[in-house]
Amino acid sequence: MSAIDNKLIDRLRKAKKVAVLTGAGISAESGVPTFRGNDGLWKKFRAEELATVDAFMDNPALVWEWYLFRRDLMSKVEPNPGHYALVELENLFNDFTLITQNVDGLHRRAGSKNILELHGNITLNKCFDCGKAFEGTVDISLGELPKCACGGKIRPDVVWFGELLPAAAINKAFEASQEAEVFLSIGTSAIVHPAASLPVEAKRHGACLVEINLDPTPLTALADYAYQGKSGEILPQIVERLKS
Ligand code: BV8
Ligand code: ZN
Repeated sequence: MSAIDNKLIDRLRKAKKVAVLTGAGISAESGVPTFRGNDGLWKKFRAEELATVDAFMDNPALVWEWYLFRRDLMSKVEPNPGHYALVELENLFNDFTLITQNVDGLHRRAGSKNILELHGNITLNKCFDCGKAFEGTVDISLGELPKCACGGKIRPDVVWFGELLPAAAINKAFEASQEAEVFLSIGTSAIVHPAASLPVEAKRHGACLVEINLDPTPLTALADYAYQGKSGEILPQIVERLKS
Protein backbone atom coordinates (compact mmCIF):
# COMPACT_ATOMS: atom_id res chain seq x y z
CA MET A 1 0.00 0.00 0.00
CA SER A 2 1.53 3.31 -1.09
CA ALA A 3 2.36 6.05 1.43
CA ILE A 4 -0.08 8.96 1.68
CA ASP A 5 0.73 11.69 -0.85
CA ASN A 6 2.04 14.97 0.63
CA LYS A 7 -0.15 16.88 -1.83
CA LEU A 8 -3.26 15.17 -0.45
CA ILE A 9 -2.26 16.07 3.12
CA ASP A 10 -1.79 19.71 1.97
CA ARG A 11 -5.24 19.67 0.29
CA LEU A 12 -6.81 18.35 3.48
CA ARG A 13 -4.95 20.90 5.63
CA LYS A 14 -6.40 23.75 3.50
CA ALA A 15 -9.92 22.26 3.24
CA LYS A 16 -12.88 23.73 5.14
CA LYS A 17 -15.55 21.28 3.88
CA VAL A 18 -14.93 17.52 3.77
CA ALA A 19 -17.44 14.75 2.94
CA VAL A 20 -17.02 11.00 3.26
CA LEU A 21 -19.05 8.11 1.80
CA THR A 22 -18.62 4.73 3.47
CA GLY A 23 -19.79 1.26 2.48
CA ALA A 24 -19.63 -2.23 3.92
CA GLY A 25 -15.83 -2.36 3.49
CA ILE A 26 -15.20 -0.02 6.43
CA SER A 27 -16.97 -2.53 8.74
CA ALA A 28 -15.19 -5.61 7.30
CA GLU A 29 -12.32 -5.35 9.84
CA SER A 30 -14.94 -5.38 12.60
CA GLY A 31 -15.99 -8.82 11.35
CA VAL A 32 -19.12 -7.72 9.44
CA PRO A 33 -19.15 -9.54 6.06
CA THR A 34 -19.38 -7.28 3.00
CA PHE A 35 -21.99 -7.72 0.31
CA ARG A 36 -19.87 -8.37 -2.76
CA GLY A 37 -16.40 -9.19 -1.45
CA ASN A 38 -15.35 -12.85 -1.43
CA ASP A 39 -16.70 -13.19 2.13
CA GLY A 40 -19.78 -11.42 0.82
CA LEU A 41 -23.20 -11.91 2.36
CA TRP A 42 -24.66 -11.69 -1.12
CA LYS A 43 -23.07 -15.03 -2.04
CA LYS A 44 -24.62 -16.97 0.82
CA PHE A 45 -27.92 -15.17 0.91
CA ARG A 46 -28.14 -13.63 -2.59
CA ALA A 47 -29.16 -10.46 -0.80
CA GLU A 48 -30.24 -8.66 -3.96
CA GLU A 49 -33.13 -11.15 -3.86
CA LEU A 50 -33.72 -10.64 -0.15
CA ALA A 51 -33.29 -6.86 0.26
CA THR A 52 -36.45 -6.29 -1.81
CA VAL A 53 -40.15 -5.64 -1.21
CA ASP A 54 -41.10 -8.67 -3.34
CA ALA A 55 -38.97 -11.02 -1.24
CA PHE A 56 -40.62 -9.68 1.93
CA MET A 57 -44.15 -10.03 0.49
CA ASP A 58 -43.37 -13.54 -0.82
CA ASN A 59 -41.50 -14.86 2.20
CA PRO A 60 -41.38 -12.45 5.17
CA ALA A 61 -40.02 -15.17 7.50
CA LEU A 62 -36.97 -15.76 5.27
CA VAL A 63 -36.24 -12.03 4.99
CA TRP A 64 -36.66 -11.69 8.73
CA GLU A 65 -34.29 -14.65 9.28
CA TRP A 66 -31.62 -12.85 7.21
CA TYR A 67 -32.04 -9.58 9.08
CA LEU A 68 -32.16 -11.21 12.52
CA PHE A 69 -28.96 -13.14 11.65
CA ARG A 70 -27.25 -9.86 10.61
CA ARG A 71 -28.70 -7.95 13.59
CA ASP A 72 -27.33 -10.60 15.96
CA LEU A 73 -23.92 -10.53 14.24
CA MET A 74 -23.78 -6.73 14.38
CA SER A 75 -24.66 -6.73 18.08
CA LYS A 76 -21.46 -8.72 18.73
CA VAL A 77 -18.97 -6.59 16.79
CA GLU A 78 -17.13 -3.40 17.70
CA PRO A 79 -16.07 -0.38 15.63
CA ASN A 80 -12.54 -0.74 14.19
CA PRO A 81 -9.64 1.75 13.75
CA GLY A 82 -11.18 2.92 10.47
CA HIS A 83 -14.38 4.04 12.24
CA TYR A 84 -12.38 5.74 15.01
CA ALA A 85 -10.11 7.49 12.50
CA LEU A 86 -13.23 9.06 10.93
CA VAL A 87 -14.25 10.35 14.37
CA GLU A 88 -10.84 12.04 14.67
CA LEU A 89 -11.11 13.35 11.13
CA GLU A 90 -14.52 14.90 11.93
CA ASN A 91 -12.92 16.77 14.85
CA LEU A 92 -10.25 18.25 12.55
CA PHE A 93 -12.74 20.03 10.24
CA ASN A 94 -15.51 22.49 11.06
CA ASP A 95 -17.67 21.22 8.21
CA PHE A 96 -17.50 17.42 7.99
CA THR A 97 -20.29 15.14 6.70
CA LEU A 98 -20.21 11.35 7.06
CA ILE A 99 -22.54 9.71 4.55
CA THR A 100 -22.96 5.97 5.04
CA GLN A 101 -24.65 3.18 3.11
CA ASN A 102 -24.14 0.91 6.10
CA VAL A 103 -27.02 -0.05 8.38
CA ASP A 104 -24.80 -1.47 11.17
CA GLY A 105 -24.71 1.66 13.36
CA LEU A 106 -20.93 1.30 13.92
CA HIS A 107 -20.12 4.93 12.98
CA ARG A 108 -22.47 6.19 15.72
CA ARG A 109 -21.07 3.69 18.22
CA ALA A 110 -17.53 4.87 17.37
CA GLY A 111 -18.56 8.46 18.18
CA SER A 112 -19.15 10.08 14.76
CA LYS A 113 -21.66 12.92 15.04
CA ASN A 114 -22.77 14.31 11.67
CA ILE A 115 -23.92 11.04 10.05
CA LEU A 116 -26.32 10.60 7.11
CA GLU A 117 -27.65 6.99 7.06
CA LEU A 118 -28.77 6.58 3.44
CA HIS A 119 -30.03 3.00 3.73
CA GLY A 120 -31.56 3.06 7.20
CA ASN A 121 -30.56 1.30 10.40
CA ILE A 122 -30.81 -2.47 10.91
CA THR A 123 -31.65 -2.17 14.63
CA LEU A 124 -34.91 -0.28 13.90
CA ASN A 125 -38.27 -1.70 12.81
CA LYS A 126 -41.34 -0.06 11.26
CA CYS A 127 -44.76 -0.94 9.90
CA PHE A 128 -44.76 -1.84 6.21
CA ASP A 129 -48.15 -0.16 5.72
CA CYS A 130 -48.32 2.94 7.92
CA GLY A 131 -44.56 3.41 8.44
CA LYS A 132 -44.96 3.83 12.20
CA ALA A 133 -41.88 2.86 14.24
CA PHE A 134 -42.31 -0.52 15.99
CA GLU A 135 -40.68 -0.64 19.44
CA GLY A 136 -41.52 -4.28 20.27
CA THR A 137 -39.11 -7.20 19.91
CA VAL A 138 -39.21 -9.36 16.82
CA ASP A 139 -39.12 -13.10 17.57
CA ILE A 140 -40.01 -15.29 14.61
CA SER A 141 -39.25 -18.54 16.46
CA LEU A 142 -42.90 -18.65 17.58
CA GLY A 143 -43.92 -18.88 13.95
CA GLU A 144 -46.03 -15.74 13.73
CA LEU A 145 -44.65 -12.44 12.46
CA PRO A 146 -45.08 -9.15 14.37
CA LYS A 147 -48.00 -6.98 13.29
CA CYS A 148 -48.65 -3.26 13.68
CA ALA A 149 -51.79 -2.00 15.47
CA CYS A 150 -53.02 -1.03 12.01
CA GLY A 151 -52.66 -4.68 10.92
CA GLY A 152 -49.63 -4.01 8.69
CA LYS A 153 -46.57 -6.31 8.69
CA ILE A 154 -43.55 -5.15 10.71
CA ARG A 155 -40.28 -4.89 8.70
CA PRO A 156 -36.69 -3.77 9.30
CA ASP A 157 -36.34 0.01 8.87
CA VAL A 158 -33.86 -0.26 5.98
CA VAL A 159 -34.08 0.83 2.34
CA TRP A 160 -34.65 -2.10 -0.04
CA PHE A 161 -33.91 -2.17 -3.77
CA GLY A 162 -36.54 -0.24 -5.68
CA GLU A 163 -37.35 1.86 -2.62
CA LEU A 164 -36.65 5.57 -2.29
CA LEU A 165 -33.94 6.66 0.12
CA PRO A 166 -34.97 8.92 3.02
CA ALA A 167 -35.40 12.30 1.28
CA ALA A 168 -33.72 14.42 3.98
CA ALA A 169 -30.65 12.15 4.12
CA ILE A 170 -30.07 11.88 0.37
CA ASN A 171 -30.73 15.59 -0.23
CA LYS A 172 -28.24 16.60 2.47
CA ALA A 173 -25.79 14.04 1.08
CA PHE A 174 -25.94 15.59 -2.39
CA GLU A 175 -25.53 19.07 -0.90
CA ALA A 176 -22.48 18.02 1.16
CA SER A 177 -20.98 16.24 -1.87
CA GLN A 178 -21.43 19.28 -4.13
CA GLU A 179 -19.84 21.62 -1.57
CA ALA A 180 -16.99 19.35 -0.46
CA GLU A 181 -13.41 20.44 -1.22
CA VAL A 182 -12.22 16.90 -0.47
CA PHE A 183 -14.48 13.81 -0.85
CA LEU A 184 -13.35 10.41 0.41
CA SER A 185 -15.07 7.23 -0.86
CA ILE A 186 -14.21 4.45 1.58
CA GLY A 187 -14.98 0.71 1.51
CA THR A 188 -17.64 0.74 -1.18
CA SER A 189 -17.86 -1.04 -4.53
CA ALA A 190 -19.56 2.13 -5.82
CA ILE A 191 -22.28 0.33 -7.79
CA VAL A 192 -25.43 0.92 -5.74
CA HIS A 193 -27.24 4.12 -6.73
CA PRO A 194 -28.00 6.85 -5.88
CA ALA A 195 -25.17 6.58 -3.25
CA ALA A 196 -22.61 5.72 -5.94
CA SER A 197 -23.30 9.01 -7.74
CA LEU A 198 -22.24 11.12 -4.73
CA PRO A 199 -18.46 10.85 -5.33
CA VAL A 200 -19.03 11.63 -9.02
CA GLU A 201 -21.15 14.65 -8.06
CA ALA A 202 -18.38 15.85 -5.72
CA LYS A 203 -15.75 15.52 -8.43
CA ARG A 204 -18.02 17.32 -10.94
CA HIS A 205 -18.22 20.23 -8.50
CA GLY A 206 -14.45 20.50 -8.15
CA ALA A 207 -13.70 18.30 -5.16
CA CYS A 208 -10.45 16.39 -4.76
CA LEU A 209 -11.68 12.77 -4.91
CA VAL A 210 -9.95 10.14 -2.75
CA GLU A 211 -10.79 6.42 -2.84
CA ILE A 212 -9.73 3.98 -0.10
CA ASN A 213 -10.83 0.47 -1.02
CA LEU A 214 -9.48 -3.07 -0.99
CA ASP A 215 -10.34 -3.65 -4.67
CA PRO A 216 -10.54 -1.35 -7.70
CA THR A 217 -14.04 0.01 -8.42
CA PRO A 218 -15.74 2.05 -11.22
CA LEU A 219 -14.59 5.13 -9.25
CA THR A 220 -10.88 4.29 -9.16
CA ALA A 221 -10.07 5.84 -12.55
CA LEU A 222 -11.90 9.05 -11.58
CA ALA A 223 -10.15 9.45 -8.22
CA ASP A 224 -7.36 12.00 -7.75
CA TYR A 225 -5.87 9.66 -5.15
CA ALA A 226 -6.73 5.94 -4.97
CA TYR A 227 -5.35 3.82 -2.14
CA GLN A 228 -5.89 0.09 -2.51
CA GLY A 229 -5.81 -1.37 0.98
CA LYS A 230 -7.61 -1.67 4.30
CA SER A 231 -9.43 1.41 5.58
CA GLY A 232 -8.52 0.39 9.15
CA GLU A 233 -4.84 0.83 8.20
CA ILE A 234 -4.95 3.74 5.75
CA LEU A 235 -7.31 6.14 7.56
CA PRO A 236 -5.26 6.20 10.81
CA GLN A 237 -2.17 7.06 8.69
CA ILE A 238 -4.00 10.04 7.13
CA VAL A 239 -5.11 11.24 10.58
CA GLU A 240 -1.56 10.84 11.98
CA ARG A 241 -0.10 12.88 9.09
CA LEU A 242 -2.71 15.63 9.58
CA LYS A 243 -2.07 15.83 13.31
CA SER A 244 1.74 15.84 13.02
C1 BV8 B 1 -33.69 3.42 -5.86
C2 BV8 B 1 -30.43 -2.57 2.21
C3 BV8 B 1 -35.29 4.41 -7.14
C4 BV8 B 1 -30.07 -2.47 3.62
C5 BV8 B 1 -29.27 -1.91 0.22
C6 BV8 B 1 -29.29 -0.11 -12.95
C7 BV8 B 1 -28.34 0.89 -12.94
C8 BV8 B 1 -28.25 1.78 -11.89
C9 BV8 B 1 -29.11 1.67 -10.79
C10 BV8 B 1 -30.04 0.67 -10.81
C11 BV8 B 1 -30.14 -0.22 -11.87
N1 BV8 B 1 -31.14 -1.09 -11.58
C12 BV8 B 1 -31.68 -0.77 -10.39
C13 BV8 B 1 -31.03 0.30 -9.91
C14 BV8 B 1 -31.29 1.01 -8.67
C15 BV8 B 1 -30.71 0.21 -7.49
C16 BV8 B 1 -29.25 -0.08 -7.71
O1 BV8 B 1 -28.40 0.79 -7.57
N2 BV8 B 1 -28.94 -1.35 -8.06
C17 BV8 B 1 -27.54 -1.71 -8.30
C18 BV8 B 1 -27.25 -3.08 -7.66
C19 BV8 B 1 -27.28 -1.72 -9.79
N3 BV8 B 1 -30.85 1.11 -6.36
C20 BV8 B 1 -31.99 1.10 -5.66
O2 BV8 B 1 -32.91 0.33 -5.86
C21 BV8 B 1 -32.10 2.20 -4.59
N4 BV8 B 1 -33.38 2.82 -4.74
O3 BV8 B 1 -32.90 3.58 -6.77
O4 BV8 B 1 -34.96 3.80 -5.91
C22 BV8 B 1 -36.71 4.65 -7.21
C23 BV8 B 1 -37.14 5.53 -8.17
C24 BV8 B 1 -38.46 5.77 -8.30
C25 BV8 B 1 -39.36 5.15 -7.45
C26 BV8 B 1 -38.93 4.26 -6.47
C27 BV8 B 1 -37.58 4.01 -6.35
C28 BV8 B 1 -32.03 1.58 -3.21
C29 BV8 B 1 -30.60 1.16 -2.93
C30 BV8 B 1 -30.49 0.63 -1.50
C31 BV8 B 1 -30.57 -0.86 -1.54
N5 BV8 B 1 -30.38 -1.38 -0.20
N6 BV8 B 1 -29.23 -2.45 1.40
C32 BV8 B 1 -29.29 -3.70 3.95
O5 BV8 B 1 -29.89 -4.79 4.01
O6 BV8 B 1 -28.08 -3.53 4.16
S1 BV8 B 1 -27.90 -1.86 -0.77
C33 BV8 B 1 -26.57 -2.69 -0.10
O7 BV8 B 1 -25.48 -2.39 -1.01
C34 BV8 B 1 -26.08 -2.17 1.25
O8 BV8 B 1 -26.83 -1.09 1.74
C35 BV8 B 1 -24.68 -1.68 0.94
O9 BV8 B 1 -24.32 -0.65 1.72
C36 BV8 B 1 -24.83 -1.27 -0.46
C37 BV8 B 1 -23.60 -0.98 -1.25
O10 BV8 B 1 -22.70 -2.04 -1.08
P1 BV8 B 1 -21.26 -1.64 -0.47
O11 BV8 B 1 -21.48 -0.94 0.83
O12 BV8 B 1 -20.47 -0.92 -1.49
O13 BV8 B 1 -20.65 -3.06 -0.14
P2 BV8 B 1 -19.94 -4.04 -1.17
O14 BV8 B 1 -19.82 -5.38 -0.50
O15 BV8 B 1 -20.59 -3.95 -2.51
O16 BV8 B 1 -18.47 -3.42 -1.34
C38 BV8 B 1 -17.59 -3.40 -0.24
C39 BV8 B 1 -16.26 -2.90 -0.76
O17 BV8 B 1 -15.38 -2.81 0.35
C40 BV8 B 1 -15.62 -3.84 -1.77
O18 BV8 B 1 -15.30 -3.12 -2.95
C41 BV8 B 1 -14.34 -4.35 -1.07
O19 BV8 B 1 -13.23 -4.37 -1.96
C42 BV8 B 1 -14.11 -3.28 -0.04
N7 BV8 B 1 -13.45 -3.73 1.20
C43 BV8 B 1 -13.57 -4.94 1.81
N8 BV8 B 1 -12.82 -4.93 2.94
C44 BV8 B 1 -12.25 -3.70 3.04
C45 BV8 B 1 -12.65 -2.93 1.93
N9 BV8 B 1 -12.23 -1.66 1.73
C46 BV8 B 1 -11.41 -1.13 2.65
N10 BV8 B 1 -10.99 -1.79 3.75
C47 BV8 B 1 -11.38 -3.08 3.97
N11 BV8 B 1 -10.93 -3.72 5.07
ZN1 ZN C 1 -49.09 0.23 10.79
